Amino acid sequence: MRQKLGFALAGAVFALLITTIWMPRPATAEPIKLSYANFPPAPTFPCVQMERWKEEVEKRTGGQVAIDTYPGGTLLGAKNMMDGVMAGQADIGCLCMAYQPGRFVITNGTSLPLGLPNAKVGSLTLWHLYVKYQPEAFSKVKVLTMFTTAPSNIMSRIPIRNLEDIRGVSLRASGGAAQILKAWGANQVGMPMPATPEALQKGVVKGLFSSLEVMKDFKFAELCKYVTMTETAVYPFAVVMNMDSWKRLPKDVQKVMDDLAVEQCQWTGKYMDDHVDEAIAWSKKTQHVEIIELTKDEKAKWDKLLAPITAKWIEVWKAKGLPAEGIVEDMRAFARIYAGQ
Ligand code: 3IO
Repeated sequence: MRQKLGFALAGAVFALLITTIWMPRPATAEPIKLSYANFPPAPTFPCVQMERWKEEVEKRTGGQVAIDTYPGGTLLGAKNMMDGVMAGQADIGCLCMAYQPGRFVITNGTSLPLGLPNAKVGSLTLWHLYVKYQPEAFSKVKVLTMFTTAPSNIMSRIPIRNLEDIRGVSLRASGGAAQILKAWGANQVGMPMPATPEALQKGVVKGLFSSLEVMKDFKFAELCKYVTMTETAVYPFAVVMNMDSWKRLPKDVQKVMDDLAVEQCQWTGKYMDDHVDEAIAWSKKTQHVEIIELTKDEKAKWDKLLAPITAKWIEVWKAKGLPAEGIVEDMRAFARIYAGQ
């Protein structure tokens, strides 16, 4: 009798053990963990949009996914973002295409002097360009969204009011924006945004050419007391995911991310545009920054120097086999459509 009871007890314990080990876990118990790398500091716009995307995905998947964000280049930096994501060092990464212009030729077309009026139009133009051309450069990753900055302006420690003032002045820019600075006669210095505060501090450069929200977010207004309004050249960005990490995701999670792509693009464009306005007001009010508007005659001279850039780009890339004319036509058409909305 006692032996029988012992066997029964052992059997029950065994059964319990087996069921706890083999029991299928409910999907909500263990969220899928994803790492998301970003290169600039947390308060800047690429990281603000990252946190927004993370929150939306976690919410819309009902907690099936948990995303760990790594701002400030703590996981991957400005120039190894794409390769790092492809190698699986991070599941997701946010990159600025201007830092590798030869790698992202088609999408960097958005940084030509096309007159994209703001970040919202720029972002939608970029996204639809990507969707239409599906560039080879992104074939080994899953593209989650894209967006651009607002048009670039010159932030400098010295006033720049005309072409004589800019000639030979060391100014920082990357990619298409760098070509524009060169055309105006500046001594263009290339480096990613996170390297710029030190270069400005040390006097390696006298200013930079980018979207104006950085006056506040990087506190450039403390050193750069002048802004010359040029309103040209946006910087294009992409958020990419490691292809294996993407393929491992359940279909419903993939759908949440796909459905968010264009919405995130638009959200970021709007955030950028609003934040630029706020940063300009802050720079004027608290940092006594002078906003310089070029005179009409002067502006005409600056624009004239940019006129050959797009034609030259078409010529060079057409010769290398890209449908360069069509790309430019499409960007102009997308910009007209989204500017009208
Ligand atoms: C940028 C990059 C990182 C953080 C904030 C930013 N605002 C505008 C940019 C554009 C850019 O990549 C650059 O290098 O000017």
